[in-house]
Amino acid sequence: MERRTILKATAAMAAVATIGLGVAPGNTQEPKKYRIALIPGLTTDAFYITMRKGAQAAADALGVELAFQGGPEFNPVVQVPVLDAMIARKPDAILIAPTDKTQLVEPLRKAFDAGIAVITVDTFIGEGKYQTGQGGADFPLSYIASDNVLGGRMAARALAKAIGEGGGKVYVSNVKPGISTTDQREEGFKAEMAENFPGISVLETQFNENDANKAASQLQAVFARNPDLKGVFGANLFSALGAGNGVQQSGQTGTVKVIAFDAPTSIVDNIQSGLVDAAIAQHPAEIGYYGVVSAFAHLTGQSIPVSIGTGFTVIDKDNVSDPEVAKYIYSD
Ligand code: T6T
Repeated sequence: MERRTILKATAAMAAVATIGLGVAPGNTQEPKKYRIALIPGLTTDAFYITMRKGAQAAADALGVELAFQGGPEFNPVVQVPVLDAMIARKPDAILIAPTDKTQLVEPLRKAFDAGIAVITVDTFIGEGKYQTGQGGADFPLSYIASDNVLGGRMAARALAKAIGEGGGKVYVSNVKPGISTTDQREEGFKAEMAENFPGISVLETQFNENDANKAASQLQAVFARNPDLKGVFGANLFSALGAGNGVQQSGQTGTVKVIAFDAPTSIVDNIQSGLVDAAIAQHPAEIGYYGVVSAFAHLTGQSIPVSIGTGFTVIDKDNVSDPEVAKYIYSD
């Protein structure tokens, strides 16, 4: 090939390569490497560990730098200093699972005021309605999560099926009021029971502060007061784990039915042994993935949906060994 032709061909190839990277031809600048932070509810929870993996997959695909920083407890007092430290590092976007729908509003406004794009994942602040121009907590760009009211309704239907036609007493083992996700699951659960299962009476909710040991003791106490207890809905991973342990410690495996929200690896044994009737698995990897993709889309000039709903997979004895179902079990 003649030298001029070779040079032309090389230039054309370089242009194709730069177009592939999203850089205009002739622009020799490196594409900006965006920095996105993911702040989970707590770092040691299999749900958020799985979310991080999805976020990292998207970050790798897009050439984004992802920082994962959180606290050891699901608690706004612990989360706010982590958020403040992250704001000081000035990332381009923060994805956060706010640990309280009210107490994280002002701390997150600081990020917004500093020009950082804010997206909430899993949980929301305020009413979870963003970009409405109304209310003091509509500044996040998007909310990416499961439909938690629906998840609560699904749990109610599963528990009603497990306890059978006779109905009876059940209760919700929950974390604490003020968390958008678990509040909505309880709301959906109670609404479904009231509307469609009048034979089932829902006892007072037991709040365990995300402590599985507390949830186990509470199960035993509720059972001691109500020996005719038929079932329990554990509204998140630790509530379900603890309630299940409480059922086992009371010697009631298979008699007091357990419906679990979330799917840590221990769920497989618990379903196979009959301790847990069904688990409602969220898709946290998708939440993380779409979180990063949405932040990137916004940072590169696209408008993004104000909410993105991810799905559920209901895991029970019949499908727990199916690889298409088992892939939704969380990583630890
Ligand atoms: O259920 C998830 C999450 O959706 C919720 O907001 C808090 O608890 C979990 O992280 C499970 O422990």
